[in-house]
Amino acid sequence: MADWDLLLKDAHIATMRQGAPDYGVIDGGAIAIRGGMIDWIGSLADLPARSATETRSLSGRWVTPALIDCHTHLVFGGQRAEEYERRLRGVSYEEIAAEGGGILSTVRATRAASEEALHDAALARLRALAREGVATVEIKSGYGLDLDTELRMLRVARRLGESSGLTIRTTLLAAHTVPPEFANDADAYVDFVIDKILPATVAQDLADAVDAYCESIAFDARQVDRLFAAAKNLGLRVKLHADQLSDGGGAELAARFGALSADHLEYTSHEGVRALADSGTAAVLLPGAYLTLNEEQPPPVGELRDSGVPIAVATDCNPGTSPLCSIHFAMGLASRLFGLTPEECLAGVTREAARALGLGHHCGTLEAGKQADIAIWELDHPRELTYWLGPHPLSDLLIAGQFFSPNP
Ligand code: DI6
Ligand code: FE
Repeated sequence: MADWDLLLKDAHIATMRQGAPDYGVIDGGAIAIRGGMIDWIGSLADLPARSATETRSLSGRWVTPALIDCHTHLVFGGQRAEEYERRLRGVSYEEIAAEGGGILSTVRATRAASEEALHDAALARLRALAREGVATVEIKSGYGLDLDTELRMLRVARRLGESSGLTIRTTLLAAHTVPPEFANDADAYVDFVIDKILPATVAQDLADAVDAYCESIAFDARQVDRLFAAAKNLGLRVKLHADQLSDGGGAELAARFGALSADHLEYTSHEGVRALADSGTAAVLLPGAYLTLNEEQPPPVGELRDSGVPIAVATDCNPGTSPLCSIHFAMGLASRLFGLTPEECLAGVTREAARALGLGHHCGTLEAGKQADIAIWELDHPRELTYWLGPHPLSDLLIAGQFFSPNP
């Protein structure tokens, strides 16, 4: 039996290793894969003399870690193009939410959708991401807001891991907004989430983390605090939609619970940034929502960077505030709207996105011992991944060492 299953050689490799300068580049590199994992990576000149079942020359192509979309809501029913048109005519997102539209209109469509319909629509979105080199996607619930539909969304998300071939991480976002059954009683709904939805989710092992929408139109910091305490008691990590439309102390709250990530952060204060830095919580920037909502205050990127907060970038794919299903476009927006460098954008959808999902040990960089999730590109340099807004020059995608076809 050969030592390696697959040897990729003659590649420019952007390893994106932590602390390595200039994308962690290895020119004239090789990657040896065994059992779906990277067994050896380095310069071809240093390649140990071992046998491989299959050897492929990449003819000087660029190789990066496969991309990771660490914040999506891509299981949902319907769409909200009509609401988007109303917003173009000047009606605000908060006004639409107050009328029972917004998130609640997607809740109605999602409750009415069959498990099959939810699965098939989400699978098409996942395949679009895979065609751009994405191997790992986080998917949240949050458009059910009742026991049955929240669990159905999470079951669909888990099933998508098998049907799509991508790695899926699931997040319970039952605290997305207050459902009509609990109108005007957010506290009672939070009790329901804590007493019913959370334990059922854990009993069926349907979620890898718990999220909440901490915002004036959803839940306040005190309510999220109660939910997170319950999640922690059940052994689940947390992440938070924080300070998107106003400073609700979300970053500080996320940090206090050692959250994997705090997401959005447009209105996060100096204290909030410091708290994230101290807790090692990743910042997930979501420029698709910023663009769609016509926001004017960008997240404090300079402060996050200077404080050493890990910065990830994601699509936030959702039918209301970020109808975006392209990680490349999210990278392009993060540089244009938020001032991230192309290298920060690539780190944001690889190494830092892995960290935001608690998968930093497993994927997100090209290093021996990590899963062989590898994207191969037709590029002159990886900075082009942020420069082009499309189309996307993916040549091949490997997931766990296997060549992956997004269009089976
Ligand atoms: N993520 C969310 O969950 C909310 N905003 C955001 O960026 C709202 C999603 C929605 O309107 O459906
Ligand atoms: Fe979101």
